[in-house]
Amino acid sequence: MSDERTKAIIGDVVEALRGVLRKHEVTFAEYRAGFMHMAKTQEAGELPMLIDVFLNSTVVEIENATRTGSKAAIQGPYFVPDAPFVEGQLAIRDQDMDLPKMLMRGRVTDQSGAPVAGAVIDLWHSTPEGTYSGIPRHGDLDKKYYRGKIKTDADGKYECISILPVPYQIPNKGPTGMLLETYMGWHSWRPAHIHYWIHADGKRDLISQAYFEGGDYVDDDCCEGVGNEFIVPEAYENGMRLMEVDFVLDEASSPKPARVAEPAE
Ligand code: MBD
Ligand code: FE
Repeated sequence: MSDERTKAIIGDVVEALRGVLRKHEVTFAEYRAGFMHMAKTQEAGELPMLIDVFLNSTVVEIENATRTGSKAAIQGPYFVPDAPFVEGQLAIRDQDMDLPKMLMRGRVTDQSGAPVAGAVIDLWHSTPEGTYSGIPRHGDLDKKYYRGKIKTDADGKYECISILPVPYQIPNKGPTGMLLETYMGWHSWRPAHIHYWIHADGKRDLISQAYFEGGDYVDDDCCEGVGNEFIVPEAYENGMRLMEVDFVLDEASSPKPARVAEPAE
């Protein structure tokens, strides 16, 4: 049994790629070099990352057209589903204890402004060397570090301390870096960022990111992932960089992108 949506999308992907081959009069050697590069990227475990660099922001753009609360941001390749619940602070490696800290806090509400209590927020960010915990090729750092789940209180508020993230270079020693830097002359940096994934009963899930106003690469993200929301102005509290981010959740029943919401006739 064929699936109509898959059939339609893959059919169009193939047509679009054929258009590129014709436009550039791609040779057999180039065509082979292209797919061998994809194979190498997969072998290096970088295929999800490479695809996210180029295309995740477009999927987010489609989704955001139907959101009236906070806009979503790209998820990126390094979410780990079963991160531990934490209380007020993400686990910090011993070697990082003296680094500058940040205080992430804010409030989760619905569109009427009512607090969303008991929302689960997954938080994750990279180490200062630009690796993520719990990712096999990132040096086997235990997934308890720099990621965790927290819950909003009765007033919808959340609070969590961690070290201050720094600008992040996506792994650039492998085939993805080769493609971006050597072949395309781009750079492979993202601004310092925090990832959020918020789940709450009856609400539409929200995947988001926050950035640091004035930080390097905020205006020049290699993943084109920085929207206007959640570029947080510089402020400090108790010596920690304050990342105050309030989220407004859409209802789970809110309209989804039309083609997903309405089954094809
Ligand atoms: C990341 O950490 C990230 O957030 C994205 C979007 C892509 C690659 C690495
Ligand atoms: Fe990231």
